[in-house]
This record gives sequence, C-alpha cells and structure tokens, in this order.
Amino acid sequence: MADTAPNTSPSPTPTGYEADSRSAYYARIGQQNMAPLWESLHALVPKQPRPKAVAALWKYADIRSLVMQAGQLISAEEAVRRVLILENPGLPGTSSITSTLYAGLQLILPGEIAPAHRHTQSALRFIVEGKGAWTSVNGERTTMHPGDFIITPSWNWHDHGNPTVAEGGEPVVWLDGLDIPLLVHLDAGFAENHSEAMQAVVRPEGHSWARFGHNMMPVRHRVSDPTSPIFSYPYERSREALDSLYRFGELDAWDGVKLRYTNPATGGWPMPTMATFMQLLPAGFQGKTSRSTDATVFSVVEGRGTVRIGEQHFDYQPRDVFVVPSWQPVQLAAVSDAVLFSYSDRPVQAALNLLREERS
Ligand code: GTQ
Repeated sequence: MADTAPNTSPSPTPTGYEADSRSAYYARIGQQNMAPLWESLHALVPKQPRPKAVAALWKYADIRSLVMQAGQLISAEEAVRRVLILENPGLPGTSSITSTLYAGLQLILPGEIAPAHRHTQSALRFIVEGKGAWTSVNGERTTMHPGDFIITPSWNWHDHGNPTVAEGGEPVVWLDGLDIPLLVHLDAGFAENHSEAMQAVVRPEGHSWARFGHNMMPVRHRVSDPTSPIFSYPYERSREALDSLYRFGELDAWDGVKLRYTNPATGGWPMPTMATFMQLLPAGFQGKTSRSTDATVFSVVEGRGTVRIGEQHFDYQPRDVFVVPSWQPVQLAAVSDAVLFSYSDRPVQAALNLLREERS
C-alpha cells in the first residue's frame, strides 16, 4: 500500500453532498428505512428513565357511578369482560397505566357470568367493592371479598361469576392488573375461548389453600412452573400480618410496614411478570422519599392520606387508584391508618438485572 502516486480517484465527499441540507438527507435515507442515530441518541439512551407515563390518581368517588352505568349498557356476557380501562394520561391510545402494565375496573352484577377463556397475559384481581362473586382458575373456584388478591396465571382457564340477588349476590368491582403492554412489546399474546361459558369445577373451594397456604405443602410437590399454586390471598390474613408486625414495632421510614406476596412453593413472586405488595401506614406516618425503576400501581384499601409523586401531590381515600411512574420520587403519608395494595413489573426488571432503587 506504499503508493506514492497522486490520487486521481474522485473526491469521496463530492460538493453536491456537502451542499445538501441535513433534512433533505434525512428524507433520502428515510426512503431506505434508515434514520440518523445522532438525532435521537439522547432519547434512546437517556441518562435516566424518562417515562411517558405520568403520575395520576383516579378518585373512586368520581368514577364509581360511571363504572355502575356500564352495567346498564352492556351485559358481562356480551362484553366478555366488562371493564373500564384506567389509561395513563401520558400514554393515550395504549390501554396502559405504565409502559408495561394495564389496569382496569371490572364490574360483575348479580347473576352474571364472564365467560371462560385463557390467554398468555397474566392477570391479578384486587377486590375493591362488594363480596360473594367468584372466579374459577384451573378448575377451582374462589369467592371474593374486598381486599383479597387473586391471581389468574398465564394460560390458565378463568371465568368469573356472581350469585343472583335471591342468592345474596351484589355488584362486585375489582381492579384488574395485567401485563398486557409488556406482551404487546414482546409480541407474545395468544388467547382462546373455552367451549363452555363456565369451566368445570373439579376441586372444592379452598383446596389449593389447604395444600399450600399454611407454611406446608404436599410432600412430593415438585415445582414445575414459576407460578404460585395459591390462587387467592385473603385480605384477612394479609391485614393481620401487617397489624402484628406494626404492634411488634416494625416500621420502615419509607414504606411503613410493607410485605410482598409470595409463591409459597418457591418464595418467589406469585407470577413471573408482576410483583404485588401490601403495606400499612399508621396514622400520622410521614414517609421519606424513594424512587425505583419499577413503575407501580396502588389501590387504596383503608385509610386516608397523601402521596407526593415528583412535583405532584394527591390526596387518597379508600378505593382510589394511583400510579407512580418509573424513577419518580415518591413519598407516602397517612392521616388515618392506611392500607395500600400495589403491583409492578419488578420480577421482570429483577430477572434482567435492571432494577434500581434509591432511598433518600
Ligand atoms: O378477566 O380475563 O381487564 O382478559 C382485561 C383482559 C380482564 C380477564 C381485563 C382480560 C381480563
């Protein structure tokens, strides 16, 4: 390559290209489905998370009558799932409350059935109002009470129903939490309807709780999937645990008394894509500020208080739902003894070694 002869080949940067404006160039490369990284590098590789999702709170007192009106517009059977989606104002048109999670309020009236189906999306139910409705998961029925946390793992048949008025049925509303947006990103959604509106019930209610709900499990149980063998985590038990810990003097300066729900067979999360928590904030609690990369949806069970998310302050009351976006500083306070349920995509972030938390 020691060629000392004068270079007679054409200039590598012809004057025509130099004169070209950047925008005309961008249009030309766009026709080849290409784009200049240097225009979007900061947004693509941000110094820290810049979620499109914003902090928001849904006041149950403002939306309850709208949820009930849906009951007059369409039957559960026709709707398949009669749900009002809680859509993050920063994510319009995406049916998402965070970039990976979905939330909705589902109404089931006395005598109704939401027909059996299954899908790869995992679902959780957190009972907000009313009791006595049931959900069947994989051949086992669970009766709902306010504050109960119920899971519908990926690809499990599930149908919901409610006894008639004569049988004591009342309207029941629960918060649906699903990983729908995550599966949209992954293009991993499959679903099918059951041939019957109601799947066959093959085990008595309480069967899985008897097998796994008492710090015991069947002797030869082998963990074959990461999903919890318990479908229902009754509020009574979670509430009692938080109360005992509080009486024993356990109080975290950021979280109050906070526990995570577990898969009793593994100690892991109840489902592989969503973490769930319940916490007690005693009256007068003023939490310190923390932030984490797992955007979190909260459902208020008991008590009143305030939450600061970034620059915003919200008052919360029982049955309100609020969302904390990724990496937003959050500070919880309670006026009266408050109990908060919450869920996030923490298992996904933890499995990918992406979870970051900061407490200040
Ligand atoms: O109950 O199966 O809110 O499939 C959204 C999709 C509930 C359900 C939702 C669903 C369900």
